[in-house]
Amino acid sequence: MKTKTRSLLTALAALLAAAGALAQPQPPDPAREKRIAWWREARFGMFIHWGLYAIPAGEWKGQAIPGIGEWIMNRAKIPVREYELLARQFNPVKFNADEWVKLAKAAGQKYIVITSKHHDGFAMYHSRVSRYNIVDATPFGRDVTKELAEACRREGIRLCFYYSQVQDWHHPDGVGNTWDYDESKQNFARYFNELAKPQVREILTQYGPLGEIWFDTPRNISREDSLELVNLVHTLQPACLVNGRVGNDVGDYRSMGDNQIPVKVLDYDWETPVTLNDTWGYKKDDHNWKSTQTLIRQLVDVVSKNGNYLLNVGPTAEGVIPQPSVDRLLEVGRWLKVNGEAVYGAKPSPFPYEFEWGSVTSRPGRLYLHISEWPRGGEFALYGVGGKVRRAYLLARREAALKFTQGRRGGRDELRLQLPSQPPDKDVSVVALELEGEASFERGLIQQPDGKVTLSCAFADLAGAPKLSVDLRGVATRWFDPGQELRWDSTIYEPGAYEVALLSSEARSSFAGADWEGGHLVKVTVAGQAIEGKVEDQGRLVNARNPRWRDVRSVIGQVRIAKPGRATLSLSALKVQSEKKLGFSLRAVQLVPVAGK
Ligand code: FHN
Repeated sequence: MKTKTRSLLTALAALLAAAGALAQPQPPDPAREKRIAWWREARFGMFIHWGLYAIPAGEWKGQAIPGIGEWIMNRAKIPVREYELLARQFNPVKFNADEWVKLAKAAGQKYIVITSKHHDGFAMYHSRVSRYNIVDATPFGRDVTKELAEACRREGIRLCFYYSQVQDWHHPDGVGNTWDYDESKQNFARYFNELAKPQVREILTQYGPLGEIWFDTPRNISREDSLELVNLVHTLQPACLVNGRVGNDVGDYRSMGDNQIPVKVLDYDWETPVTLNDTWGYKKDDHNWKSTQTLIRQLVDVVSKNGNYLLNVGPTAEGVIPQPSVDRLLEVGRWLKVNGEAVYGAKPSPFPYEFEWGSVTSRPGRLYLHISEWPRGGEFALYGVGGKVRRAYLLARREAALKFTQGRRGGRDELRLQLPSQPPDKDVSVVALELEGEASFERGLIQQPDGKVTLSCAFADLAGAPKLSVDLRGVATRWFDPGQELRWDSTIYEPGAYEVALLSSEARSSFAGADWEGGHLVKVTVAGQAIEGKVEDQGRLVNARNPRWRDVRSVIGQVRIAKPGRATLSLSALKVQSEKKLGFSLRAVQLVPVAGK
């Protein structure tokens, strides 16, 4: 085909695709596949939120300001002229780029994403477009970004930049500052053309090859503007990724909400940013550090669902990464030295659902069981592996083969492993299973060896619930309407009496904290029996994967399963309370065997 004809056809195809006229799914874009290969291998990155907000560190004029630290300008409505003065104090004399990059490396993180400009509008690099930057406006006068870029190159870590493309509380035409500027007089295009795009161009041309540009809070950015940013990045650095928060679904991968880990395996590339405590930018009063076990559990769980884990540190105004962050990162790094094979470049779990004991990752011919709840006596069972296991061992003791049995019992494929009575790792121990040939896996919802049947809303049939949507954490959100019905099919192996427990989720905002609403009346039908009950707070449980949103457990009654096999469970709300405007936020239904019945 003549080159001219081919390019005409390509242009036509692009036009049709843009208009949504081409059939889905699209074949993978080879340029994107190439760009994203390193990132799929990396799985774990360091996020750094660092800026002028580290000086007030959560306190303004003697008052503790609630919420995340880097939002202090907004939360305390600090006038631009006052906030700007912080630059004159910014002198992070303890900053050492090599130390930060070496920390990321020791933690096992393969890329660093640092705030080149956050919503406060202050550039943490030497910008020629605006003098409101770390070199021109502070006594420190050093381009920390350049120093980090050099340190990253020395250590083989990919450097990436965060850039707030829409919110800019400093610029008169940026979005978000309603206390200094009259929104009705703002001209976003002027900000976008005169500051945002030129600065994105600067960060892409001044610091060598970058791993990605991490945009944030797209708000109502137009598709045209999102595409312009993507094209700018890909034109200047074709190998540089763009995250999903560029807006309008035109990034190279999807970004989850802050601290949100999806409940099931997703068949696309995604990443979740996570805080080590409750803030991104440094806040002196925030001591709510996640435990090392939570961090490792989250990391492996993210990988088990096909994602990347971007873990944040918020350095102080002196340029120091807080010690509790350092300690935890080093512990995660020590864990990865032993277990990295089950994380870097690992593929997701073949089972679409979650396990209470931990998570599963895989490689061709291999499964990794990341066990965080060690079974009593070391007896561990897994249902649903339909293929022969050749060898089983702990990654911490590779030479010692574990004893196991495999067989088909009671209608299920059953693997029983004999583990040592004590776990080799106090946080998460990994069992590797080498599989012979092509294995098949039971992907439907099944009763687990502990007897529980967990039915997450993420796997519910929503045909009878047209007014509900289920978010990626698996929560049926904004359930205000009675008459919506969810249904699940599952396989139950053991007849007997079961308690029907509902797990509903707390709602949470960075500023208002956690809240929950109960009192709803629900009806559950299973195996021909119908029970009704009230959703009441009978205890709050920490969900290790998403500790920011606790579950509220409510037992609404008991049912008896007479015979093993497929069972359909349906749940409908007869009455929904909504005084607090939260409604019913169901996450899962559980059938829990009643002892001795
Ligand atoms: O508003 C920002 C917030 O300050 C922080 O940068 C996080 C990190 O993902 N992103 C935005 C909120 O989602």
